Amino acid sequence: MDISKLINNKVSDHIIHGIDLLFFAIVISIKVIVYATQISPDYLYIKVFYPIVASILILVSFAALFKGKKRMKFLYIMDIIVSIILVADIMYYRYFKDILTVSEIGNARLLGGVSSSVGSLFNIKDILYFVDIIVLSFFIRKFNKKTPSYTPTLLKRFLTFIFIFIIGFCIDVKSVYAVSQEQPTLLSSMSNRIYLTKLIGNLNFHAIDAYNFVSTKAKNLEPLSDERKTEITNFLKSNNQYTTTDLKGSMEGKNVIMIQVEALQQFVINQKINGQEITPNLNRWLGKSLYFDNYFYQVAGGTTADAEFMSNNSLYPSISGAAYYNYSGDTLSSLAKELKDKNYYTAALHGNTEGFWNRNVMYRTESFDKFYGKSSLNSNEIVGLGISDRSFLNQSIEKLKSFKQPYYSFIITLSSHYPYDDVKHYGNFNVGEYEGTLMGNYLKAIHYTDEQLGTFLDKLDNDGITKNSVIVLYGDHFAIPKTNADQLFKFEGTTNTNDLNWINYQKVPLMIHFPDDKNSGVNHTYSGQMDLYPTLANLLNLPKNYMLGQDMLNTSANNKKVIFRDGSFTDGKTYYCSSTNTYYDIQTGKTIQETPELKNKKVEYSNELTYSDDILNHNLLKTLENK
Ligand code: GP9
Ligand code: MN
Repeated sequence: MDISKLINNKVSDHIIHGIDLLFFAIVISIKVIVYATQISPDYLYIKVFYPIVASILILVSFAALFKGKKRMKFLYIMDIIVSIILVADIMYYRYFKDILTVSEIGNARLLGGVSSSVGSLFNIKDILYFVDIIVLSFFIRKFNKKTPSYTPTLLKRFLTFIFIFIIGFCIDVKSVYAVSQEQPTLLSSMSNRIYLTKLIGNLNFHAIDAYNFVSTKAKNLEPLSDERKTEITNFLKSNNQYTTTDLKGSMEGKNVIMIQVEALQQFVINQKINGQEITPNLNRWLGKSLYFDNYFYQVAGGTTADAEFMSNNSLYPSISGAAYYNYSGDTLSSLAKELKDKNYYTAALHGNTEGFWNRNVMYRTESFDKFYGKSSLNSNEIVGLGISDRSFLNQSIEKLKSFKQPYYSFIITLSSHYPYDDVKHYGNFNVGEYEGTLMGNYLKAIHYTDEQLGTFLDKLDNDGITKNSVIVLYGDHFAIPKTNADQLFKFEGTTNTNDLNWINYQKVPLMIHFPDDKNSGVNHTYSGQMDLYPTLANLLNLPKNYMLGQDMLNTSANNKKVIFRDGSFTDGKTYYCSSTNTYYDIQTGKTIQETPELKNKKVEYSNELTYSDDILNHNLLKTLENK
């Protein structure tokens, strides 16, 4: 063999050797990018190319570990898997305007409509994702018959793997790190899947979703011991025993209209800016309702969804991620479930895409008969993330009127959502010196939402619906994040910015309106979102077997407590801040030493959090309900 032929052969061998990897990388990149343009017209922006390519490089690096035929097979199988994922995502997107997750595949039975109409979601063009797979199958058959002219050594293959993997991994880590800096809880809570996919690409999204799913499952593999089960059952039994029976059963058979208001915080209630009330309508309605003014939000990584979860189940949010994802396959004794057992019709209404916060799955788990989300409502006016509160609440009234009575309607507003920058829709509320700031925009947003809520509540009144209904309204969580604490402290004129002062502003109003404005007044009980369901269960005569919160109307003064997910707590006299292990006397505002009594409380309360985790991680209600 002549020498030049030999050299040429070596070079072409190298090129041929790498061509399958290159081909795979290009084809998959094209598919992921085409997919990206399909799921959202505004999807593509240059930053997302990096994580998309990085995730594909990681796949390629693993392929480089194999030799000839095996490598080809590996790439071919990867191509099939990635194409199936992309098509499944597109089909899911057509229905839910969101991205499929492992938990949803696991809970496919909960998706109802979508699983029965899979065929109608498939578009003939989707076959294009599989064209290369069909064509390649012929090549692969041919290739398999040939003996490869060049086989790299294990060392060479390993070095190629390391080289490609490190490049892909570093780019990926950079993108994922940027997300974790911008929105620290987004990667574990996966609240906004479309947005996350826009930042890190489809393949990375699925890798992180799978990791979250597996790590939660792995944590729960160990079964609960019988002693632990007995301990939890005993606690549940003792938790909702009361000596008084205030207002017990007084609302039995009435419609329940529960409104969760986005980012409604207590500090705007009965407050003025530039001489104008910020929330004139809510102030008026709170005046003719039972108003709890020491009511805390207790949300964790699941923010809005955690507020929903606690208010409907009286169980604590997940320690990481969101209960609406982690526990969407659990058996729950939710408010909707218990009301359904009493022949109520139950519906949830929210003007955003159905998959946001996994609501489409979770509302079924929580036994709602129907979920009216964005696709079943009219999107005639959009503010921020979804349908404007004006349009949404108008549509909600019409829905309520069509429901069979008695009903439970759970209504979640949206327009006053952080960062409150859709200001052109909020009207001309003059916020004076706060103009152009986050606080100023929030005041405008909440003033707008207040106006819509006022119209909504007044309509309910004029239509006589209030006569036959109990109306519950509360804020879901903070409006001003801790990173902007200075704006909140400035608004409140506070110079002392310690943890006690911060928590003091982390209250949300809770209003319970009774027919004919009965039972109106201000209740100063220290309480929180965990306590809403037991309180309503008392009013509606529902069982209280699996609740970790307390009935606010019947808990004695020395048993009151609000436990936060991080182990902090308050009982109205003391506030314990777990992150600094500091106790504050609420009255004096001073720090105090830990006493044996406080230490006991600290241990007892953190135990209660673990009861909730065990109940949910081990789906304990399923076992207990079947007993
Ligand atoms: C979206 C809405 C917002 O549908 O409920 O959730 P949040 O970001 O406030 O947790
Ligand atoms: Mn929210």
